[in-house]
Amino acid sequence: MDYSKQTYQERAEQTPNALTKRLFSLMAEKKTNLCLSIDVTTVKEILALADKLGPYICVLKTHVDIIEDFTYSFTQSLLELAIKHNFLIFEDRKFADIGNTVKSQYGGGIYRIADWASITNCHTLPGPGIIDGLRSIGKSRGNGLLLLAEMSSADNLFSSEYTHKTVALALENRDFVFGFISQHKLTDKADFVYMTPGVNLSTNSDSLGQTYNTPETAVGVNGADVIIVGRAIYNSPDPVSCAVKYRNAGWNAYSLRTSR
Ligand code: 5IU
Repeated sequence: MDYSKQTYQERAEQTPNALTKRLFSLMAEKKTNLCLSIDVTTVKEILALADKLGPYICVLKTHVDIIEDFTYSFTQSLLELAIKHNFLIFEDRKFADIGNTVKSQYGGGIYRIADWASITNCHTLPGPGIIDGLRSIGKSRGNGLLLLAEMSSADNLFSSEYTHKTVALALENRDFVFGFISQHKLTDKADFVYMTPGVNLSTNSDSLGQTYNTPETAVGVNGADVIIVGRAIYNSPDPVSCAVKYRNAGWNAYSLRTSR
């Protein structure tokens, strides 16, 4: 079965995973496969953008450790907006330590990520213990994990062998791992969610190694389910119309892909 030809609604109906079901359902309902990467550094800016752009996105991706004036109550305000606009929160934490350490990083500290981000991600470099550690905190809360299988940055060290072994880890941990951060769809074997960063309509790169594809390439050619867009939207003079533009581009690419 080639899942990339199925609609989000069909995939929502078929998956046994509650988080995947919720994500695909809200994508189908809101007609958006856009994840906003909200890499701005004050609570005020984040909440204002999340409220304005919430109607056009399926996922809001945070980097909580770049916020200058973080307080835990910020996360509760963000959760209220997630309910108001029906999007999921993804903390792009990229955990990379041993299981015992990531447990504390995910569940504790000042951020308590597991309490407000239903999605987070990790590197697989440390081996399966990192997934076990994160699962022990996140699964009972209904959270899910994305594995980093490929990156968008130029000359990164992800080999195809590393990517394949990451897919194997995902297949062995399907109760908690529901997808990948990747540049391509990686398997037809299971109904994973593929989220792709490095998406931009007007440039191919930045000055620090980021590389970009268009939504058409990411979704239509490479099989992404969700496009992750940051600076192109939040640095635009008109973030709302820019988000609508990316939402439409991502949705058109998906509609073409599923109608072929
Ligand atoms: N991000 C990437 N590439 C990756 C991974 C994560 O760009 O391979 I994994 C993050 C970094 C940033 C966002 O938070 O996605 C992309 O932001 P821009 O659209 O502003 O480049």
